[in-house]
Order: sequence, then structure tokens, then C-alpha cells
Amino acid sequence: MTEMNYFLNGGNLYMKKIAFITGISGQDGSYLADFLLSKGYIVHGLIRRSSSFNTSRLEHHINNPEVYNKTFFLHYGDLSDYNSIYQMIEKSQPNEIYNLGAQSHVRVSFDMPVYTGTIDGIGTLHVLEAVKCYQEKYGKQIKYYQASSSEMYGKVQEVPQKETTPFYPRSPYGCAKVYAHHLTVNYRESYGLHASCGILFNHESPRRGETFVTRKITRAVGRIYQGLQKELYLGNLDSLRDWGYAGDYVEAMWLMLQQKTPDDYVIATGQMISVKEFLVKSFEYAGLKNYQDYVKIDSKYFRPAEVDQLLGDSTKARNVLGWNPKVNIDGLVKMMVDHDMELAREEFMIHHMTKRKIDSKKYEISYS
Ligand code: NAP
Ligand code: G4F
Repeated sequence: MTEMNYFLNGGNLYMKKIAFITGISGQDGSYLADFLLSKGYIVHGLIRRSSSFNTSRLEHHINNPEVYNKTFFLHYGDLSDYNSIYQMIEKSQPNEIYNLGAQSHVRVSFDMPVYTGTIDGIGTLHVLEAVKCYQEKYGKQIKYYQASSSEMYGKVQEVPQKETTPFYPRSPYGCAKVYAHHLTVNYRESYGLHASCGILFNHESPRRGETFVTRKITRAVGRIYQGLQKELYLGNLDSLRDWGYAGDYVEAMWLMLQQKTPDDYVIATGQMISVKEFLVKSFEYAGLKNYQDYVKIDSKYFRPAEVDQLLGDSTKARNVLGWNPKVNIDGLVKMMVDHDMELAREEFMIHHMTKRKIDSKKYEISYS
């Protein structure tokens, strides 16, 4: 234990809280790491071995010698590998675990159902079992957060959806998340784990993966504006989503683990718009009038079964946790388009400086 593990408050020395995050290199994991470090936590994260860099969202911590390997640590592991999870828990001795790691792309889960079930379903079981075994061995409680999803409501059984709404998943991803959700509730009820599920509706940001629809749109807006891309290929424009800001949603995860009693909470804005409306807002904000001039429909982006609409009722989280989203849909569009206009401007400058020919197809073709 070094002085980094303690903090001084009112003349007393306290141990810093320790958090362990799976999926730390993803959108939510990176915002959660920022949030917990700002609260004085020591943060450990699980990353996968990859042949290319997969830590771009964490570079501000990796490049900060005050933080890296002092209060912020990364460890190689995989949710499919129970040993790596258990060893990391023994090594980091966390007070809180946030299980955010997943194959999180719904369309891809139809192509890779077994892998998605293995990571999102059995991977969750690995983490829960490791927590249970660690608690039994050392008698120390670990609070557990499970990244459940509004995809579990699928073919929605009521509008809006709340904690008691029955699940009707429409994809291998949704099915795996339902399994992981029920496992978490079962470990809470069977073994007394302090385990909570956040049923989070879609949340986006400038760090959103580029194959999810909002980011795909805002990236294209920036590149079209700069003349780097001519067309944007999309699938179903009619589906409706309740989109919030990821930075707001990670606070809700933390709030769940600060409660005396574990429970499950819907986290959502309560506002729903269509993919088409998101398109219009993004193009108009950038000053590009007719989105129809650029958007083409490609059947490869449609799913075998679609989730037509998702609208969350987060009354419970607002009343019990005191959680409220700060960014609305227009604020989100502005944040993402502003960010991606700047990114495209930098890309354009590189083309300009290197006199590299612009190949718009490079940006237009993607797999998911
Ligand atoms: P994301 O950006 O796709 O991040 C997923 C993370 O999981 C990445 O760090 C990824 O690592 C990691 N991962 C993937 N496979 C793994 C494996 N086999 N072993 C260990 N780690 C693995 O997803 P996100 O948007 O941050 O979402 C976080 C969690 O919330 C996910 O569980 C997602 O299903 C759930 N969720 C998301 C939303 C949303 O709207 N964003 C809504 C509800 C629930 P790499 O970086 O190496 O790929
Ligand atoms: O951005 P999406 O891929 O998100 P989706 O499927 O709603 O899933 C996201 O939110 C879930 C929470 O509800 C998370 F659990 C999950 O991990 C993920 O973060 O697609 C949104 C909508 C869909 O209806 C899709 O069919 O946009 C439609 N869409 C239309 N064209 C497209 C495209 N989606 C993608 N990814 N790419 C397209 O070209």
C-alpha cells in the first residue's frame, strides 16, 4: 500500500475506494473511469489483447504519469476466461465491480450469436461466480453493477418501459442480456450479493463506436461537410429510440452502488425520436439542408428482427437515486456534430498537407 491508496479528510486518513471495470476501453467504461477517478477512486480495468491499439478512449489517463499505474491500472484478460477475471479481483481487491464488457452490437449478434452468448451471457456468469468465490474466501463484500439493456424489452409489451415491464428480446444480444440480467438477480437473491442491474436505454457521445447509428451519422455529417464523403448508407430509418448522453448515464451506475440495498433501475431520458429525426437534426445543425441528397438505404443494415421503439420511464431512478439526465437530444446532437466536424476538419487538413487523394468510398463502406 502506498500513499496513493489513502486520502486525508478533516485530519483523518481514509482508504481510497477501489473499482474494477470490465469493458473499460469502451464508450461507457472510459466515461466511468473518468468519473470514478474524479471522485478519488483507484481504478482497475480489464482490456483485451489486440493486434492493434484498443485504448484510444483511455489515452488521457495512460499518458498522465500522475495517474497511470498509480491510481489507474490496466490488466489483460477476457470475459471468456474465468481465471483472468478471478485473478484480477484477487489482485485489485475492489470495493465495486462494474461489468460493462460485452459484444454490444445488436446487428453483429445475428452474425455471431454463439460468441455474443458466450461473452454477454456466460461472461457475466464468470464475473458473478468470481465475486461470490472471492467474498466466500476473504469475507469482504464487493458491490456489483450489471450493464443490462433496454434491448431486453425488444417487442415492447407496454409504453413507456419500466422495471416491471416484461422482457421480449428480439436479437441474440437481447437474449444474452436477459440471461445475464436474471443471473444477476439470482445471485443477489441466492447468495446475498450486493448486485444491481442498470437497464440503460441507448446512450451516445463523441466516444460512441462509429458503427452505431448516431455516431455513424455524425461522422458522416462532418466528412460530407468537408467533402471527404459523398454518401451515407443506412438501414431502417423508422425505428424510435430514447437517446441520452453516456456521461450522464455512468453517474447512475455509480449511484446504484452507493445504495444500502441493491436493486434494478431503468435509466432513460423519457424522450423518443426516430433515426430519421436524428438524421435531420444532425444535418440541419451542420447547415447541410437536404439529408436525402446524401443518404442511401442499404438492406445489409436491416436486422432479421427489429426493435421498433424504445421509450424509458426512469421515475424510480429519479426518486430513489436522485438521478436526472442533464443533456437532452438537441444538446447531444450538438455535442456529437461539433466534435465530428472538428475531427473531419483535421482529416481534411491531413489530406491537404499530404496531398493524398480523397477516396470517399473508404468512409462510406462499413460492415455493421
Ligand atoms: P462498447 O463501446 O461496445 O464497449 C464494449 C467493451 O467491452 C469494450 O471495452 C470491449 O473491448 C469490451 N469487450 C468486448 N468483448 C470482450 C471480451 N470478450 N472480454 C472482455 N471485454 C470485452 O459498449 P458501451 O456502449 O460502452 O456499453 C457498455 C455496456 O453497456 C455493454 O455491456 C453494453 O452491452 C451495455 N449497454 C450499452 C448501451 C448503450 O446504449 N451504449 C445501452 C444499454 C446497455 P474492446 O475495446 O477491446 O472491443
Ligand atoms: O445504433 P444502433 O446499432 O443501436 P441499438 O441496436 O439500439 O443498440 C444499442 O442500444 C442498446 C440499448 O437499447 C444497447 F444495449 C446496445 O448495446 C447498443 O448500444 O441502432 C439503432 C437503430 C436500430 O433500429 C437500427 O436498425 O438504428 C437502426 N439503423 C439504421 N441504419 C442502424 C443503421 N443501426 C446501425 N448500427 N447502422 C446503420 O447503418
